[in-house]
Amino acid sequence: MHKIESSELIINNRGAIYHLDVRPEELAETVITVGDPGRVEQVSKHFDKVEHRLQHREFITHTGYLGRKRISVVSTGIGPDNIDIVMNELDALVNIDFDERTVKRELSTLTVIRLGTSGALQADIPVDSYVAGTHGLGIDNLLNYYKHSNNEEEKILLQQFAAHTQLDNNFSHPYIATASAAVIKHFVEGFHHGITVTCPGFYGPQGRVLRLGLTNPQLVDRLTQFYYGNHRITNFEMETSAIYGLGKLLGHHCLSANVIVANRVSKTFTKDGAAAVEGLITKALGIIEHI
Ligand code: R1P
Ligand code: URA
Repeated sequence: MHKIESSELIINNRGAIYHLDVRPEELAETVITVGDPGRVEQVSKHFDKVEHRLQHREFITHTGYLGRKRISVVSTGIGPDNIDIVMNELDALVNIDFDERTVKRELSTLTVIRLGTSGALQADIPVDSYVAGTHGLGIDNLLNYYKHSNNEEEKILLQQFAAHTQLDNNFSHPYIATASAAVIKHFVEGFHHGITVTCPGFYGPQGRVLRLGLTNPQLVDRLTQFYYGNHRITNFEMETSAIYGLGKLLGHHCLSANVIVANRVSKTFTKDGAAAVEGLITKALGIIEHI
């Protein structure tokens, strides 16, 4: 069995994984990820019991029970680079034996559900509404560092997307991964469905102009106008494709549900971001408790 060296799998003095500072027994099999560290408490305050409260850097983890369901809520901070850390460390917590430093023979599957905020790219998806991403389409490059492959539908979507936006020539190699069918089927009523694009930034990479000019000023319009068959891009944010891509490679069931705080077509922003996020959390927990 290949032994993973101490420079590759970093375990601290508490026996916890490096960035998350979580020990294997402190993690539940159902994991909610949120971008904002402050949102962890906003989720766990709904739990009937909290067993563990851990924090290191921007990564806060609370593990507890909602009814009989054991759930961990983990903050990722912003961006796909942080998702590289969080997904690899969550997987290591369940699938690597920390004493032997070897991959376990029997692998475990986590259910990972992101509850985030996002910008809508369609006029009919207003602020304060909810989107469950059928696909994460990454223009952030993260998954290109890992060996990965796509099914035929994903390949065609990617080809059409690259041709339509011309993003692959000038920026990165777009990649795509699909939500877990087993999880998204529970997030139907009250949720829009569509492709969630993941960007490597909030301003230029999402077409926002404050003081700097953009190399692709048509990007937002092109994302809005893209369609293939029944597929269109509903929204963009900064984590989903990385979660879907790494989740698929590692064998976990992932879903990203976002509340729309900005609509980039109608140029509107939610009047109460805290209430919008609370609404998503309440709705999602009502579902997660029973899946
Ligand atoms: C940008 O404001 C942040 O908000 C969105 C984006 O993906 C990015 O992380 O998600 P969260 O509200 O979950 O952080
Ligand atoms: N998060 C994003 O990444 N973009 C938005 O427009 C809103 C939230």
